Amino acid sequence: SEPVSCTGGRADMSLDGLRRTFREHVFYTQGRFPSVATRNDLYMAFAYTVRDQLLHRWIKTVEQMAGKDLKIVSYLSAEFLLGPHLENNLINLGIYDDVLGIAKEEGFDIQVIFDQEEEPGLGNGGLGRLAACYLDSLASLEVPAIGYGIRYEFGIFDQEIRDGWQVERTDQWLRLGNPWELARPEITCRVSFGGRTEPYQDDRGRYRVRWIPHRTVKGVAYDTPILGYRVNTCNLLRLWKAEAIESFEFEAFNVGDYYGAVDEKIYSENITKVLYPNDEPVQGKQLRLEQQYFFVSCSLQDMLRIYKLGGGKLDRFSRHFAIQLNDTHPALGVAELMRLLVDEEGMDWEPAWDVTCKTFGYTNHTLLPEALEKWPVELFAGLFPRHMEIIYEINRRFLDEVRRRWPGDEARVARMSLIDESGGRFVRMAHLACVGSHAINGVAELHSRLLKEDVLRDFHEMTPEKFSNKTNGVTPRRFLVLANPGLTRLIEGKIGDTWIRRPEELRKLEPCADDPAFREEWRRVKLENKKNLARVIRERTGIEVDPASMFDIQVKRLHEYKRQHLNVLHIIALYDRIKRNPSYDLCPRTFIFGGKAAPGYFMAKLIIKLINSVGDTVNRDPDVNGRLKVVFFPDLNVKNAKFIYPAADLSEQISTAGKEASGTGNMKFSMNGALTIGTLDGANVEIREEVGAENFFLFGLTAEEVYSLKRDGYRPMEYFQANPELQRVVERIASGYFSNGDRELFKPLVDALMFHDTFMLFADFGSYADVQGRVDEAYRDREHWTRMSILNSARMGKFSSDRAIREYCEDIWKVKPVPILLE
Ligand code: C3B
Repeated sequence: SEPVSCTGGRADMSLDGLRRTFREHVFYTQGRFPSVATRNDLYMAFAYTVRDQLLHRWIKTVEQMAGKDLKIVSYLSAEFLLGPHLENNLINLGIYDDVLGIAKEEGFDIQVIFDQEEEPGLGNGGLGRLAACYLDSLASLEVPAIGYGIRYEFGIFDQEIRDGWQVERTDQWLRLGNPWELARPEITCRVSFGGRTEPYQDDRGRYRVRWIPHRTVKGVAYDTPILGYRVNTCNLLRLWKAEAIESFEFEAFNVGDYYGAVDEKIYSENITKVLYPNDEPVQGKQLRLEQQYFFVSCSLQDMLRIYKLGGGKLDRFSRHFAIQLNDTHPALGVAELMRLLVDEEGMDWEPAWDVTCKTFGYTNHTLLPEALEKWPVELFAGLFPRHMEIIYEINRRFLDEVRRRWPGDEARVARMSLIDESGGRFVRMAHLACVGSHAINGVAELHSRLLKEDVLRDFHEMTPEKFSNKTNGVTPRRFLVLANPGLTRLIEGKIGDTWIRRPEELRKLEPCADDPAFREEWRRVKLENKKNLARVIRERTGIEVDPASMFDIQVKRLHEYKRQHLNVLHIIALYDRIKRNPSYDLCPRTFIFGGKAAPGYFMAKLIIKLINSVGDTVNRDPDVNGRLKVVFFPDLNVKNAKFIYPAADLSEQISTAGKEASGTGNMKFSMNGALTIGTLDGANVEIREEVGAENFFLFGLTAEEVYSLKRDGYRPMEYFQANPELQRVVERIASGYFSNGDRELFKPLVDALMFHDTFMLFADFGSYADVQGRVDEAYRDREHWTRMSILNSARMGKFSSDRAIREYCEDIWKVKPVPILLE
């Protein structure tokens, strides 16, 4: 067919072209005169101007891929935490400065326009943000890829802090429209639930099963273009929205059951209404399971449809699609692909199973036992009677194999079964994912090792060749270039800009650490970033912080295993030292926290309250005299995070060793020149290896020490009794010192520490406080600190998501780049 012509017109990326397109969108898309255009009109017009450029590249991408014998990566994820599109797309297109110029000419402040964008908060935290970084890298590496997920009408809640407590407000990201997506009302799928199955014989006399579902909904595709950095590859994020199928309204209308029809509509649309705001552990609700199946089924049907367009034979499907399961949330895909191939396409079991295993890869993101998804068999079979049968059959064949390998080892059979029968009956989604995938990976070296030794030990023994590590990475485009333009310019002045695609080249900065003038510049940039954050903190909390103080920051979801409260214990210790000795010599510090707590996670919410209460007391105490400030930054999201990472001097990565699978915030901080205080957990281990032990503040038990201490019976009270400072700290909380004398308020927290301390804060407190003392000393030597800071940025290349994606492409997906030409 003839190449699509879409040059000229809106594809024109010259300054004049962009200006003309922008004006057209103000008139013809927003329907406004410039003189009455609102802030949102201007934002929308800019967004459409940029989107036109994306669509131009998207069409070229599709056009040049069509008919090629290529392989597409399909990233299945219940969460994509994308963050604002506009600025990122300007950077990837390379027209940031042009657009700044146009805004100036037209007489408005581009920052105000950027601020107008509501970010799509379609994820909780690390896992969803990782998926977004991976989409950026896939496109930047010119790899054909589709992200598949859910178009939640309400994303992660907005967080407000009232009287020190977290208050959740519903997210309304679609309220003013979403210029980045294209609704595809013609791309739909049917997804069914419930009912029963029945056997029948097909026309060749073969035994078949058909599923007679109880109800069916419709999935509608919404597409968002994902452009790579300075390339023409524009991939696709396809999110599914649930709607009622039309026939319902008709049938009900005919029998006069109008309300029934409306009910059905509401019921159907419910499926993609809201993101579950729990990260680990996920919530075991029926609707959540429906969401998972809904998007997985739509996505697989869509892949088969696309595949058939190319005329491929089904037994070769895995040569053209590599599907990655982002945690177990989409693990039902294993059973669904089997159902589609066997029941719908008429394939025999063995070839279908072969295709399935070759197609899927599974990434595990957590070792927390309570976060491993298990669904009650009754609930599961009620919703998916056919999938239940398929899972039993997969399990039967799988356990036969286990028995062949380990005859008589029924304990092993019970441990490995897809069905947990150790008390109630549950479908184990991680086991389904392992059995149905050819590749299984963890997200940091330590995590992958612990997976093999512990959580998935039996699976590793059986099929070691399936296992590998793929250490997480983050995109330097959003988290350095976009978030930290000052540092980007400084680095570009020294080593050019090729590091943005090849961050290993940041190593060229190492010699600059010895250059006093460069260090001076480095500090100047950091100070500017801190002033910027100080301004935002003032606007949002009313708290004044001093940019000359050390910015010590912990931002991430609130979780006991992440130990924000260990940080608080240390703050109280410093405060206690000042109270006992008002002339105590402390390097002035500003402690900044941020992060959301799952709405039903009582302890996490109490920790937020504690942070704010300690802040209220400390910030106001004249004895402190500005040496300590404590701030809780409300509503941490991708948009706000951009003020935070570039402004940090110290990054807190203090989870109990063995609990944080990888962490990715640790990478964002260090790239921006923060030093890390951290445990040997997750990717911290590798960050320390890269930046050098002398440029990293290490403390705490190792994962092995944590396990043996647990095994031998951990008694927090012993640590408590041995440490007078810890006693004073806990006593201040327990006595109501931070709660107007209310001894009840924080009692649950205090008791949990004193009697259980599941995450071993007391065991690590001494070492943490000591190392914080070393941080204090180190910060006084500003030249040395700056040197360490520069070396951190210079040596973080490994943690680019481009590196991670290259590894996935080579080891798991076996896919190659497909460069796209514009003309
Ligand atoms: C997170 C883990 O907690 C992090 O350690 C990890 O860096 C990221 O995933 C990305 O791999 N995680 C999450 O955010 N939600 C889950 N349900 C499980 C893990």
